[in-house]
Amino acid sequence: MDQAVLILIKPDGLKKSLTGNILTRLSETKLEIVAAKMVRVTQNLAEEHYKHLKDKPFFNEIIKYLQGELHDRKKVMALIYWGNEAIKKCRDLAGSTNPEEAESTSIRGSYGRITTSGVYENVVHVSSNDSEAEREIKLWFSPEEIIVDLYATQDIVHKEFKARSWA
Ligand code: IDP
Ligand code: MG
Repeated sequence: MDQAVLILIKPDGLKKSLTGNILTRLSETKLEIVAAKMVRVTQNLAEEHYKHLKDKPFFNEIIKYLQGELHDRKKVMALIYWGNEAIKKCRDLAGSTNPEEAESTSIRGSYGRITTSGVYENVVHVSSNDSEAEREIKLWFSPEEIIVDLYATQDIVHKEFKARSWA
């Protein structure tokens, strides 16, 4: 079954110059990249992304982590991979959430760590099922940033619309 999955290279991955390594590992899946961009993550976006973890004791730390406050790298790379069994293929490559438990050849097993304050710095985010992927993709991307039609869209006419263009 063809699926879409949101991948985030988190700030630790960017700080450790792992972008190339991670993309190379993900290319083993033979999936297609259908969207990619750099994002400066606001507190709102981070909180919305992790809203299902709001009650966890580590919630505040992972919000800071995703915003880059732990790594002095205030950005993440967001990508959408698309193709057969995309979620399972990408999660298998990423490895377990806890980098100490992740298989040592996985991305998280190779490059992740647990900080002294207990945050799992696990380098990548990968959506964990179809409904989570849809929610996350709609949160991180607008339809025109994705080169295929993944979900239903609607046309809205904006009467007064201010947008930035090249000067
Ligand atoms: P996932 O990223 O493997 O889907 P989630 O349960 O969705 O795992 O957790 C989101 C993120 O929160 C993880 O990637 C990790 O950075 C962090 N995290 C999850 N569980 C813990 C924990 O028990 N201690 C510290 N950080 C955690
Ligand atoms: Mg998750």
